[in-house]
Parts: sequence; C-alpha cells; structure tokens
Amino acid sequence: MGTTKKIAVITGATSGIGRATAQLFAKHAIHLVLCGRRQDRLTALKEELMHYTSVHTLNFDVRDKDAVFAALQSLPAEFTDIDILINNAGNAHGLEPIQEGSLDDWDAMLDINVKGLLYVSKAIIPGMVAKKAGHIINIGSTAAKEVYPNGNVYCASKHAVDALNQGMRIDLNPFNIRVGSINPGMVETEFSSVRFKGDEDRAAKVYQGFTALQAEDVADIIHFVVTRPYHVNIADLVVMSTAQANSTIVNKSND
Ligand code: NDP
Ligand code: 8X3
Repeated sequence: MGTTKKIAVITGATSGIGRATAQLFAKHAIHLVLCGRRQDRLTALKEELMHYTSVHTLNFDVRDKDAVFAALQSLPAEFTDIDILINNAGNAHGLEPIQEGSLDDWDAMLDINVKGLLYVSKAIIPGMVAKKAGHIINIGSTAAKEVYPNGNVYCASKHAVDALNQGMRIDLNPFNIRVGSINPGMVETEFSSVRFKGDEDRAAKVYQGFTALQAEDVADIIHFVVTRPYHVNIADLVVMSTAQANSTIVNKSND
C-alpha cells in the first residue's frame, strides 16, 4: 500500500460508527467513498468533509446485489484504487425470543449484516488481490462473540461476520491483504432506534444509567487500526464501555 494517498470505502456512513469514522478519516486526509441509502445525509456529509479531503458518495442498499456492483463499478477513476474497506453497514431489527421473531426482521438482519457485507466485499476484493495490498475491517459486535437473550438472529448474523472475518483473513493471506474485525459492545447511535422501529423512549433507555461507548470512540479505534505499520494487522478486537462486562452485565450504579 502506498504511503501517501489512501482511499477508504465506508458502508453505513450516514449514521453512528460509519459517520464518525468518515469524519475522523477526513481530518487525516484519507480520501472517502461514503455509502448509505439516505441521500440527504450523504449529501450533507460530503459538504461537511470536502473541506478536508476528496469525497465521493454512493447511494445503494447493500441487500441489492446489482445495485452494489453497479455503484462500486461507477466510481470515478480517482476513487477506484481502494486501500481500505470498512464493512460497517448493519443493524439489529427487533429483540424477541426466537418463537416470536419476525421473518421480515430475520431477513433484514441476514440480508444486510451478512449478505450485504459479502456483496460489497466481493466487489472490492479483486482490486486488492490484483495489487496485493489492502485492508478490510469488518465491524462485528460483542454479539459476534456471545449470544444474549432475544438476540438470537442478530447474534447469528454477527457470528457469521466473525466467521467471514476469519475466512477472509485466511483466503486473502497470499495476497498481503490485512483483514480484521472490531467488535464493540453497546454504542450509543441510532442502532437501538432502528432495532425498536423508531420507539425513541425504548431506545434511549438502553443507554440510561451508564456511559456507553460513543461512535467517536469506535472511530478512534478504527483509525488506530488502519494507521499501524503495514506488517501489523489487528485481527480481532473487542471493546466495551467500562461499565459493561459482557452482553448482559452492565453496571448502572456509578453514573
Ligand atoms: P446506526 O443505525 O447508527 O447506523 C447504521 C448504518 O448502516 C447507517 O449508516 C445505515 O445507513 C446503514 N445501513 C443500514 N441498513 C442498510 C442497508 N440495507 N443498506 C445500506 N446501508 C445500510 O448504527 P451503528 O452505527 O451503531 O451500527 C454500525 C455497525 O456497528 C452495524 O454493523 C452494527 O451492527 C455494529 N455495531 C453496533 C453496536 C451498537 O451498540 N450501536 C455495537 C456493536 C456493533 P442508511 O440507513 O442511510 O442506509
Ligand atoms: C450491538 C451491541 O449488545 O446490542 O451489536 O448486541 S448489542
């Protein structure tokens, strides 16, 4: 990988961890391809960050295989030599016991968190293989490492991301490509609002009584990971707020 200009593709750049990562990368002059479905947010973010670096936005749903490939193949020449892929787009949909889960929610989580990540990776990996360089960061979760009550399908989707992270690292090893995952615990973003389908009171309660991780905390770690010397690959990182011990134990007595 060259030592000067770096180009990063960030999926899920319109909110939370992806947006904070875009903001931090821009301040370090990393060139950005920002992806998401909400065009108004993509446009606003581009306007905000183009003062620091060059920015190209792509609007597609990661579930739509054709749209993923069409969008990534449409990149202007100056953005095609991709160095960094942050596979971040994803969400939980619902929090029900398995016997009550919604088929639509299950489809959404598996199609977005697993298949969407695969489609984007499939479109970008050949360029990295050809130049024998690149860095893929898969955003997993503590839900990739343990299963919690009612987390069933979301946890399964993130366990799949964990397996894919390992599989990519193995298969791309001959090509000098770095692959690693970052697995955060609870981060205060729009995640719970999406999980609870816009029920903001329920979403806010998730983060009450303790200091949750913020999107900027995770962005900081992602930036640390991508700025290590090239022979250093942070393969699998778990990060939680100090108040969180695992998916079910959160100390709410100190705030
Ligand atoms: P947000 O809801 O704030 O952001 C999710 C992002 O994903 C948005 O930019 C959204 O963009 C994008 N996205 C969702 N669905 C699609 C889709 N079908 N096609 C394209 N883009 C999509 O959540 P977070 O920032 O918290 O989540 C980012 C990642 O971090 C996810 O993979 C999540 O699982 C993971 N994570 C989150 C944790 C948390 O507690 N918040 C903890 C551990 C991991 P748009 O709607 O514009 O398409
Ligand atoms: C998001 C964190 O605990 O809601 O991945 O699964 S959790």
